[in-house]
Amino acid sequence: MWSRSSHGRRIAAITVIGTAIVLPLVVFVLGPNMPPGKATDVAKTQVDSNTVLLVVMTPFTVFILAYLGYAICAFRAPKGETELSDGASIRGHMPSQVAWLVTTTVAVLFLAIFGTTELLANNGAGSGSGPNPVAKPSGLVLPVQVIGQQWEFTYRYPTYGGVETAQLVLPVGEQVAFHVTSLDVVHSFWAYELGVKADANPGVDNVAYAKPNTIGTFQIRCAELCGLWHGYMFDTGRVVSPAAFKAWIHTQRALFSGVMQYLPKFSTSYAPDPQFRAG
Ligand SMILES: [Cu+2]
Repeated sequence: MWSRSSHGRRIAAITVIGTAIVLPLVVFVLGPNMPPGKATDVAKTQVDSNTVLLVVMTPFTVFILAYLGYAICAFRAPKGETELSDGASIRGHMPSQVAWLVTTTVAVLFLAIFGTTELLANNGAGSGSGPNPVAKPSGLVLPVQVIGQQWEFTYRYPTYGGVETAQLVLPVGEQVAFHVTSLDVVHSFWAYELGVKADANPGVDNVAYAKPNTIGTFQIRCAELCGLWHGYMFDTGRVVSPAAFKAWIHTQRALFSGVMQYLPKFSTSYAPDPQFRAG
């Protein structure tokens, strides 16, 4: 019969060897393929953050599985034993108690500090940061207003005459400031591949930043149950070249020039109108 300490050493050895095998797979194979991809600066940092979280989780997960597997193999009832009985009762084990408390405390404190600095270092990391974000990008920013309403999102471009469009098109390589608001109930603007998710609250200008670095499409979903047709509140956005964006926005301004007079003046938020279209 092995002693308690030799059981402990064996489980520790399996954990160390298992972690040494799994960790490179997590860092080099699983991590880079984590959601939401690398289509924007903030999406990329989310992939990196997800990888760090996985790396921290890996030794703990391996330990729990090693312990489970070891217990199943080593603590079986001896062959031929017909009457089940408990093992010897154990009271206290200072080294394992201290080790567990120290490692879990260090891991939790690290994650708290890491999470906070990641949010500050990446202009809010694609999240809605309220009307006055603590962390802002420097340099030129293209403001795009996202207006949630039952049951679609529309978009206004204040630097292009405040034109309102039904599609979201963005130029590649430009820092975008999404100003997310709502005309009616609470929605949530979620542009998955951009790594952007921000609540759309009526009367609130909720700002989120992202810089698209890849030409392509991205999915848009409402991520807040907002009424009967919430499930249909999705769309596909496009990231295009700066020249294609200029051409597109020019076309939109020409297309909607006739209705611009009926739109309210561009504002950070709009008062709902119970009779007509809100605004
Ligand atoms: Cu919605």
